[in-house]
Amino acid sequence: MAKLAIALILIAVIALSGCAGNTAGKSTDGTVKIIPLTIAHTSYNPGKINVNLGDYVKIQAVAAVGTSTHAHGVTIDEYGINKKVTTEDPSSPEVIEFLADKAGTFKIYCGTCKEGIFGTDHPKIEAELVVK
Ligand SMILES: [Cu+2]
Repeated sequence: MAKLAIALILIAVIALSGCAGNTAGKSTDGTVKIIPLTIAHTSYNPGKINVNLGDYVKIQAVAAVGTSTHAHGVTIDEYGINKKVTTEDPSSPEVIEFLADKAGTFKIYCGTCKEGIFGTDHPKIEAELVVK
């Protein structure tokens, strides 16, 4: 049992160091922040994304299982982001990357849901990006 615990801890340490070492696409001295995001029919999860000014942000977005036809997306006007997310596969998410070079609280919404099967009847979904 102790051996299993040690093995699990080792795996966790390796996984964590792997993430921390992933600095591809880094364009400033800031940290690369990887944010997994799931877009469900009525909400984003997480509903709030907190990053620091100067971070290089990589949102790894997927549509919730069964919603690939909804044309869910991630739109952040102030950062010029408007990306459709139709993959449901967390191992190959839609990656949305940007340098968080503007401080403030920004609305994340779906600018593409109207293109999906629900059209303009798709529920309005919103999340928040906080850069400070
Ligand atoms: Cu939907």
